[in-house]
Amino acid sequence: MKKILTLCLVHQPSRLLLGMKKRGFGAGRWNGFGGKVKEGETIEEAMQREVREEAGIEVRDAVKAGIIKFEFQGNPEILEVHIFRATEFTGAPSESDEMKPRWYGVKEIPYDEMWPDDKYWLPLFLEGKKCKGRFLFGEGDSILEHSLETVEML
Ligand code: 6U4
Repeated sequence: MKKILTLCLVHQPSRLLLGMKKRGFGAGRWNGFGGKVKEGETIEEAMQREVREEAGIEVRDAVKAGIIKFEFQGNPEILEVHIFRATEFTGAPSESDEMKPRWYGVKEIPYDEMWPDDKYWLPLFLEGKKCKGRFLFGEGDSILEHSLETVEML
C-alpha cells in the first residue's frame, strides 16, 4: 500500500521557510508544507494546494528536488514523499489551522525539532542537490535502515 505525499520547501539564498505543524501527523515538528495527493489531482497540483492552504502563499517556480520513501516497522504502508524546492512566491506567509510559518537562516535549521530523517537529506537539498532515498522507522523515532543518493534527474 503506497500513499503519495508532497512536501514543498521555499528556499531563498540564505533562508528557508518552515512551518510548525500544529496538528495531525508530525505535529510539534518544523517541516515544509504538504500533504496527501487527492484523487484527480496531479502531484504538482496537490503541492500547490497544500502550500496555499497551509502557508497562504502561491509558489511560482517549484521543481522536484527529491523522492523519499518512508516505511514504519510492522506497518505495510509506504509513504512516498515528493519534495519540491521553490524560490519565488506571491502572498505573505501566514499562519493557518495546520501550520505556523517562520523563516530560518540556512545555518540555524532546527533539526532537533524536525523529522529525524531531515538531518540526512535536508543538507543535500540546501546544497541544491536532488536526492532519492528510503528510511525505515522503528519505535520512538529510531531510524533502523536508510539509503540516500543524489541524482541528476527525478
Ligand atoms: P490531513 O490532516 O489528512 O489533511 P494532509 O495535510 O493531507 O493531512 P499530512 O499532514 O499527513 O497530510 O502530510 C504529512 C506531511 O508531512 C507531508 O508534507 C509529508 C511530510 N512528512 C511525512 N513524513 C515525513 C518525514 N519522515 N520527514 C519529513 N516530512 C515528512 O521531512
